[in-house]
Amino acid sequence: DIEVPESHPRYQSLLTRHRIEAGVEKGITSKQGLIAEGRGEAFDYLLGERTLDSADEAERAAAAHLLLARHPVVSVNGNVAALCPAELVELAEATGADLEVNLFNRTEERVRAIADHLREHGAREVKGLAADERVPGLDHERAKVDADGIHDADVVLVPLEDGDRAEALGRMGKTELVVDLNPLSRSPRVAAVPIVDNVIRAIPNVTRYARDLRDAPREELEAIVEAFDREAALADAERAIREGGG
Ligand code: PTJ
Repeated sequence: DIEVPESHPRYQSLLTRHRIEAGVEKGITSKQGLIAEGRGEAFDYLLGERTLDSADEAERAAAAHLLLARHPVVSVNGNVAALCPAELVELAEATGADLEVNLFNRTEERVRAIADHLREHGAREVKGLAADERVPGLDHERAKVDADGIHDADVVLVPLEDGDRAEALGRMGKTELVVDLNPLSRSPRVAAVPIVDNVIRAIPNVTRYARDLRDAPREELEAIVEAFDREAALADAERAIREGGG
């Protein structure tokens, strides 16, 4: 969907940028989403634009959490909807998770546009439109969730979540799996599983692990969850940034 040769050294980042721009034009992504994308790109550059081994482990642990969950939900905002809609639908299918639109800057118009966009990419049911429950401790618009969606979930995958909401969901006792390229930002620091990787690489990799592990016994999944060390994952990402993509 962009005229840049695949051999271009910055192909992936140009493609990503183009998708975010198209998302803004389609009414899916907020203008702040452009700023978030720029911040993410800088961190991705420092990480060498690749999935660290520690992030790969986090993605496997996230898959195990989603498969073990009573009610897993994948939260969708304006950036991830623009970047990887089909991949989000595949992840939901591979794990039996619900997809719920949940926005930092919520407008009903954008919630509907994102839900339509996900359906265009194969989603059957999209939550987030009912907004009939609230996350305690957040202001009105940002607190809105579905009673039979995030409010009821035990495990929530929140790509690019803001720190306040990540903390509020944590206080509700939910297990949070957070994708964020900045290992110092608050949301990965409060997550059970911080995934310091680009959502574009992270989401398909969690799906791949979920498919691999689909028939694994519960004990094996529990062992994967147990063995994952969140502090080590965060420290490794920070080390890689300081050492320059190493
Ligand atoms: O669509 P909405 O209204 O829900 O808004 C979504 C954004 C992302 C605009 C909103 O949540 C926001 O303003 O987020 P922040 O506070 O800018 O945080 C975004 C975080 O995501 C930053 O730490 C970025 O480094 C990181 N990030 C940006 N792009 C990516 C990313 N992490 C992983 N993959 C990316 N592609």
